[in-house]
Amino acid sequence: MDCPDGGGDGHGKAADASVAGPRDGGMNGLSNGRVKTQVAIIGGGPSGLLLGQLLSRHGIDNVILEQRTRAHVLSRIRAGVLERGLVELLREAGVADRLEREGIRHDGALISFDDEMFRVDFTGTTGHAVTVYGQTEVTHDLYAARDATGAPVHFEAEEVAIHGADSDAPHVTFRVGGAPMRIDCDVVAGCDGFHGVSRASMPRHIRRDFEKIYPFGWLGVLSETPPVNEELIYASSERGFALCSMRNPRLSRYYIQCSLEERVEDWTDDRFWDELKRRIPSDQADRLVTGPSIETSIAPLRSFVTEPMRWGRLFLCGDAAHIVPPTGAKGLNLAASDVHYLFEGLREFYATGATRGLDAYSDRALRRVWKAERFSWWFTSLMHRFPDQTGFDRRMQRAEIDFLRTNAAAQTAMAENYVGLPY
Ligand code: FAS
Ligand code: PHB
Repeated sequence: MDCPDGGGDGHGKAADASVAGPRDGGMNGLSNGRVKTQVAIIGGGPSGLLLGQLLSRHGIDNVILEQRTRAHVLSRIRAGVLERGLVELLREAGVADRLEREGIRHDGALISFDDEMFRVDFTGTTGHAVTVYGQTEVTHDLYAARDATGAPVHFEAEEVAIHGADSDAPHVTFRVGGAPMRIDCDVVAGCDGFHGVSRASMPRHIRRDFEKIYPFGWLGVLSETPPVNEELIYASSERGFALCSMRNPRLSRYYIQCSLEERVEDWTDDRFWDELKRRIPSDQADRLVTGPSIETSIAPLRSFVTEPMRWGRLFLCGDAAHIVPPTGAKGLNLAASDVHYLFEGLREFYATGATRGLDAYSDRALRRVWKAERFSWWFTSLMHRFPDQTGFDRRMQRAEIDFLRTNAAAQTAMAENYVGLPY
């Protein structure tokens, strides 16, 4: 990659391209539906927003294209646990104030097998904790920061298409309100999630996909009730997996493993609470405060990675490149390490013209992605009931959970993965 336009120290100013006006020839200048910027970011979820915020703070111009409305993006209920790396990155991005006030530090988690329960001590074994703070709140904070910078986001962007990714002058076309638009840029960041256009834009002979589909899903409920326990409970039972989580002391998040044939409309609140109580230790079930669900959803579970995470000037970030089963709480956190590596490469590129960081991006990101894929697969395989499971398989699960319960090295290994491996 040659030295970028508007390179040098990259201290351009992220103007507001969403305000139509005469082309000033500068960055983010809008004229006749054409925008010139340094980084075009496809996707206004956590990956795109966090990358955009880091870039804007370092004077690197960027434009975000989001296919949905802001309200729709902010309505999503997803991750709940932040690794230390993501917390530090949000601090670096200047969007951690509310997180510092409202995030809940968790020094460990509970694991149960039928009626037995034990604690894995994160801080005692690794020196690090995790923070419970919903992805929804992270996204809120990132949008508030985006507003403050004035950097543009085009919502309800349609027909987004990437052109010239394998050239030195890529561009992105899209429509907003039916009007054709074009962004000329140095780099395209594909932050558009699993169903986005970015990964699909990579030629099949360039890309190799790795996938594992699990034969079950998670039925999730959000309820305005106090959490059953101060810490998360990962429960394995004869009836299947359950997870007791939370968003704050008044908002609980619960999941139960369910078959892929299940439909949300078949689950009344009472049915959900009864099933959850049958999967967690009886002393926890006795103290469970139930109440009306304010959100109920079913998510399928899959492991997925595409290699490489780069094609020319297109760089994939987050769910656009990989998916993990949510058991290990890694999805959002992996998006963060991708953003960190890509931002570091872009910062070097715009400051010096060097491409070492960008050239190393895919290999560097994938090394951490695969370790998180392994942990998420391991924890999912350990804690869930599989339809074709034999009695021997169930004994293996029980033996491994018992080993985890009684062995400090096993608990340290789990804790190191859960709090987040180093970037
Ligand atoms: P996202 O999918 O969040 O964002 C991509 C954005 O791109 C979206 O806003 C989308 O509208 C937009 N987009 C898509 N196509 C586009 C196009 N062509 N043009 C423009 N924009 C486009 N992770 C956990 O750690 N714990 C959990 O409990 C957990 N639960 C989850 C439950 C569900 C139902 C899902 C789907 C995911 C869950 N995840 C969980 C993983 C999730 O948190 C992701 O890892 C995280 O959202 C990744 O962020 P992004 O990479 O930004 O992708
Ligand atoms: C959540 O609170 O949504 C959550 C927490 C931990 C997980 C998965 C989901 O492993």
